[in-house]
Amino acid sequence: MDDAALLARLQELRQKIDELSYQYYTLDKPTVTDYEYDMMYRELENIEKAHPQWVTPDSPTQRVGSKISGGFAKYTHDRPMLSLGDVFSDDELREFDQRVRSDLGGEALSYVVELKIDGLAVNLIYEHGQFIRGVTRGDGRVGEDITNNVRTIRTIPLRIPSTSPHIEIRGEVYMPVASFMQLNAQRRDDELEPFANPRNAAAGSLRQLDPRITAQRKLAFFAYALGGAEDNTITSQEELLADLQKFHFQVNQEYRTFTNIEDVITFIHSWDDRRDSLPYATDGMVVKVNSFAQQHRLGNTVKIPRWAIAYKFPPEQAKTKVLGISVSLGRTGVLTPAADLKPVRLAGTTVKRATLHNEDFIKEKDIRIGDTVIIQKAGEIIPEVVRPVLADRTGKEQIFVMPKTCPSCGGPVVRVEGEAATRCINPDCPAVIGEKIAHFVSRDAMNIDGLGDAIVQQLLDHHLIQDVGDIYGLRREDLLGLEGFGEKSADNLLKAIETSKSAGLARVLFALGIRFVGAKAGRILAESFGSMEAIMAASTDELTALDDIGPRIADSIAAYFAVPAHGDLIRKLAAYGVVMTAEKRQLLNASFDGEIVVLTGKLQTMTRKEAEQAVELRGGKCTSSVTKKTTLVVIGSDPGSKYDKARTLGTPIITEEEFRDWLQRE
Ligand code: 3BD
Repeated sequence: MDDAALLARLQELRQKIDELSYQYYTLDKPTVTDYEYDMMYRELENIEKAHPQWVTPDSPTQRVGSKISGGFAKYTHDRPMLSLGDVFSDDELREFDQRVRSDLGGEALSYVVELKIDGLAVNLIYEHGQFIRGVTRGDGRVGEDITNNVRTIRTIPLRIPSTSPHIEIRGEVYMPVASFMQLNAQRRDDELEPFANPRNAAAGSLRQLDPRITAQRKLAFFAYALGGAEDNTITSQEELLADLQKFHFQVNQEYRTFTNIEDVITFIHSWDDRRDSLPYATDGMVVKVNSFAQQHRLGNTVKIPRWAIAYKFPPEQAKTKVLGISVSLGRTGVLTPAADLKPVRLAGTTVKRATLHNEDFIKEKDIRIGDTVIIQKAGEIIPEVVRPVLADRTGKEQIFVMPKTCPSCGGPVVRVEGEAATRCINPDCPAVIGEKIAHFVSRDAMNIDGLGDAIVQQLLDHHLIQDVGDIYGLRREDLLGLEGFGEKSADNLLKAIETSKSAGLARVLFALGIRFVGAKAGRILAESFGSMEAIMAASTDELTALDDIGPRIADSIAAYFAVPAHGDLIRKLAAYGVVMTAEKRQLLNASFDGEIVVLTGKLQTMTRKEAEQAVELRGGKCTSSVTKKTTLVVIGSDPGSKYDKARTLGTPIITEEEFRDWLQRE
């Protein structure tokens, strides 16, 4: 490139990067992956390095951080929170190693290699062992005081066994993949936009002005560094990690120590095909010189330590073909287009479909039927189409048009001005009814095992059911007449249907699919009113008087019961013997809401039974074994294998003392 072209490229990059960082930092709505951003940033840095005369103070490389949007008090870190230099290849890791070794005059050294958790860096301040403040990293110098939100994170101790007048612990707040999936499912139920990845979900949760919302978001924290008041008895990163663990911080257990860079590289690549199976998202690894004395001698530049480097994983991408674009209907009647892809392996799974969200998304990305496309997983999890490969276009590709009629019932569809969604407005649309039934029988709703989509479709086709109420009128001979049913499977299904009658009011409410009434709202309504009748008779004022039931939910409930057919359905269900009552119970508080807790070891100040009850009265559930679903493990004395299992899974672990503290939290 000649100078004129290079200068033009430099200007283009600056403009793009400015726009992208505004979207990312200020609007909290990133439009490209971090990797794409990093690559542009780096290209700009390289051009500026080669032509220092072109560097101007307004270049994004000269900006220390980005704007903080309002809402929280600003807090200046005692010591700035540094950034990390990025590398993207093995050779760059070798260069880093050579530089470090030469700066240290060739003396022996070791590296600690940690996973780079894809969350948000925060600084925790403790005075005389008490947690007093939590601050976001912000631009590294000034962050936001999010103390009240941080306090809700269960893996952050409120007290630590330290007598230091001031100590700062730094680490990453993140959202475990399981919580992220759960939150997005809930958001879909509530018809809110799902988060693109766990990091955005964590960021959105930490920036809530209402800490009660943050508290529901199941965030967690891994500690990895000290801020101010370095404890001079600690001499290495390894020791620090061990000490942080002694203070009851969660420390990610996957770190390893090596004395040679080739072993570091081998370890890093050992994650290439297994990082997808971790219960949290990672975006790379951090290599740190172990010895604090050596760290000190290497020192820091203005923004980054010279003794540490981040290796960024490239997002795994794959090229495949869009075989078609199919449109499916949800239970609210929204038409959602999805790309049917030529099956391709990507980050641990075979991908054959990717959502295309809506008409506008397809138009903006210019995705056509027959296109070769690049796909990747957003936040390592959800497959998405990144872009079409324009060079592979043959001219035979077809532009997608949203159907003008419902692909299921043929009725008219409407797209309300200003909304992205196109809907089928026929209340009797079989696809919508099918989806409603699928929701009704699903695990968190009536939990009727054995009523999969294909069977529901058969039942609808044979006119054996018209609505969810008809499920309870099914007879043995109806089922035996269907393809694939034997006596045994028919009896099993009838048994599951019978059992579901006593699922309880909370589940019935959720199962009905009332707009905005998720599983949780169902529970709150059931436990507060005790019966369907009482809920149907409640005024919107009585509904909104409940915690967590706002006017949006209340209005939706009122609108639902105003439809005569819905009243008929409720009566039909009741006539079949579906239980429409619940034990009326006011929870003490919601401090364990949604938590799945395992108690292990001997508790000193309460019995196992009391502890279980305490959890349940605060919205949690106790189970006996530690699995991926477990959200919290409480350890008494002599914890056994459950403790080890929790450590390997990275499940948050707390002591009895901390458990007692949390019982008091709101
Ligand atoms: C992790 C700095 C040092 C203490 C500076 C070496 C840049 C985000 O798991 N160690 C980790 C992780 C992040 C870290 C350090 N170790 N800095 C580390 C980190 N295991 N994610 N980060 N950060 C944290 C950042 N964040 C936003 C914008 C710019 N930089």
